[in-house]
Amino acid sequence: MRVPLQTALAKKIRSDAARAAGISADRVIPRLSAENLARLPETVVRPGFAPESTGILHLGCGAFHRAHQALLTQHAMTAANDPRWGIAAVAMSRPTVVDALRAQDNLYTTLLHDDDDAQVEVVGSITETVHAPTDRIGVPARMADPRIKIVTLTVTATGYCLSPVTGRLDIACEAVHHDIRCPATPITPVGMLVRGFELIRARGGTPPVVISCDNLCENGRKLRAAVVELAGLRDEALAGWIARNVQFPNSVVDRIVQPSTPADLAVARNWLGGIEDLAPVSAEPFMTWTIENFDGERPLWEAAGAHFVDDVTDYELAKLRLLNASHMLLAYVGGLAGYRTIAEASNDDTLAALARQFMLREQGPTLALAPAELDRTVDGLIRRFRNPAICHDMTRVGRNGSDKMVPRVVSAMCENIAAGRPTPAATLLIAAWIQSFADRPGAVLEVIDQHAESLKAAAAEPDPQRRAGKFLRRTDIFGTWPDPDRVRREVGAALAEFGRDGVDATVRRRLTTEFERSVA
Ligand code: CS2
Repeated sequence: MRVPLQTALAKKIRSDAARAAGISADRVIPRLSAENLARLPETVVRPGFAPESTGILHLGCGAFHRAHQALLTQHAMTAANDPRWGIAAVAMSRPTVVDALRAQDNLYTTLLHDDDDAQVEVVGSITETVHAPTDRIGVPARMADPRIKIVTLTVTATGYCLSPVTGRLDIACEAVHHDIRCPATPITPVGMLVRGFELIRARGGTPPVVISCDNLCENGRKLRAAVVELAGLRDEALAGWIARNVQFPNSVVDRIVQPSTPADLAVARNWLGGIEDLAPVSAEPFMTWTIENFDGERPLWEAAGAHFVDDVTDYELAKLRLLNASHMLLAYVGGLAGYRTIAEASNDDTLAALARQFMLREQGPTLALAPAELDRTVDGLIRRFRNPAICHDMTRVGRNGSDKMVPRVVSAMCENIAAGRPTPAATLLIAAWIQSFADRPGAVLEVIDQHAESLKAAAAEPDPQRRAGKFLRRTDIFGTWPDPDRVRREVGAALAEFGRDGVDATVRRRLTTEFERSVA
C-alpha cells in the first residue's frame, strides 16, 4: 500500500489555489496524488508499492533523472520486492519541479513515445524532493543520514566545475571559491559531497557510494579527483579518508529525454483520464545504463535493464562520440539552417547524411566497435534522432558547447588528424558553433555558455580566417591542436562558405560520394 505522505499538503495547495481563483475546490481539475492513483485508467502503469525508506540521494532532479534512474529504480524495487530504495531528489537551482512534485505526493508520469504510441507509467520512487538553495536541513546533512547508501548525480558536466581541458577541479570558478571560503554551506555538488563526507567521517559512519550519471568521460574518476582535491585544500586528512573509503564507479547513461512542454501536460492529462500532472516527462523508449561494479548494497538495477561491467571506457567513448557529438553537430549546423529540434534537423536528408558520415567515417574509426556493430548503432541513432514525439530543442542540446568540445569532438578529431584522416564534419560542427555566437537576428539557438561574452566578441571579427583563429587558439576550450594551421584553414573556409553559400551547399560540398548518394 502506498502511504499518502503528502496528501494533506496537496489538498491544501489545491484548495488555496481554488480560493485564490474564486472557485470551489471540487471544480478544480483533480491533481495526480497517492489518493488518485486508483482512479487512473488501466492503460497507465502505477507504482506497485510505496518505498519504505530513502536509500538514495540524487543531485539534479531534472527530466533526465526522472525518466531514467528514478524509473529504473522503481522497476528494480518491484522486481526484487525491495522497497528500501526511495530517492530524495534534490533540485539544485530552480524550485519549479520541487513545487510541482510536492503538490502531487512526489508522483509524476513518464511518457515513453514510440511513433504514434506511448508507454505511460506513474513513478513513485521519489520519496522526498528538496530545493537545495532553500533547504533548511541542507544537502550534506541529508547525505550523512545513515540510510543513504548511494548518492547519484545528474548535474550536467558544467556542475562538476572541472576545467574541460585538464579535467581537474577548476579553482578559478567562482562557485568553487565560495565552497572554499564557506565549506559548511556549499553551493556546488562537489562542495556538498565534501561536506557530507566530513559529517559522515565525524560520526564514524560508512560513506555512500557516489555514482555520476552525467555525460563526461570517466565521470566517476573525475568527480572523485575533484572531491578529493577540494577536500584537500582545507583538510588533508579528510581528503585521504575520502580517497581510501569512497567508491566512485564510472557510469554511462543513455536515453533521449525532453523537459516538460505545455503539450506534455495536455498529453499526460489525456492519458491520466483527466487527472492533472504538472511534472510529466517525455522520453524515448530506448534506455541503457552501464555501471562499473562496486561493493555495497544497491537496488537490483540489472533487473530493470542496467548493466554492470568492470570498465565502462569503451561504452563511454562510443556514447559521447557518437550520440552526444552528433547531437552537437545537428544542433549547431541544423540550428544555423533554422531547424529548432534534433528531429527536424535529422529529417533533413543532407544533415542526416552528414551525421552518418561523421559517425561512420570520423568518430567511428576512433572507437573500439566492430564495423557491423558501428553500422547498427548509427542506424539506430538516426532513427532515435528522428523520433517526432521528442522535442529536443537546439538551445538545450547546444548549451555549454565550450565544455563539451574536447571530450565529444576534439579528442576524436585530434586522433583523426594524427592518423591522417580527413575531418570535414567535425570542422563544420566547430564552424557552426562559432557562428552561433554571431549576432544574428532570429537565430534559433540561444547562446548559453560560460565563455559567452568573450566568444561573442571573437565572433564579431569580420575576416573568417581570423575569426577561426580567435576561437581555435582558446586552449581553455580546445586544448592543443596537433596541426593548428590545418584546422584554422579548414574552419575558416567553412565559416566563409556558410556566410556566402548557406548551410545546404556548404554541407553537400563536404559529403563524400557514398553519403552524397543518400541525399535525395
Ligand atoms: C544531449 C544529451 O543535451 C545533450 O548534451 O546530447 O542530453 C542526450 O540526449 C543524452 O545524453 C542521451 O542519452
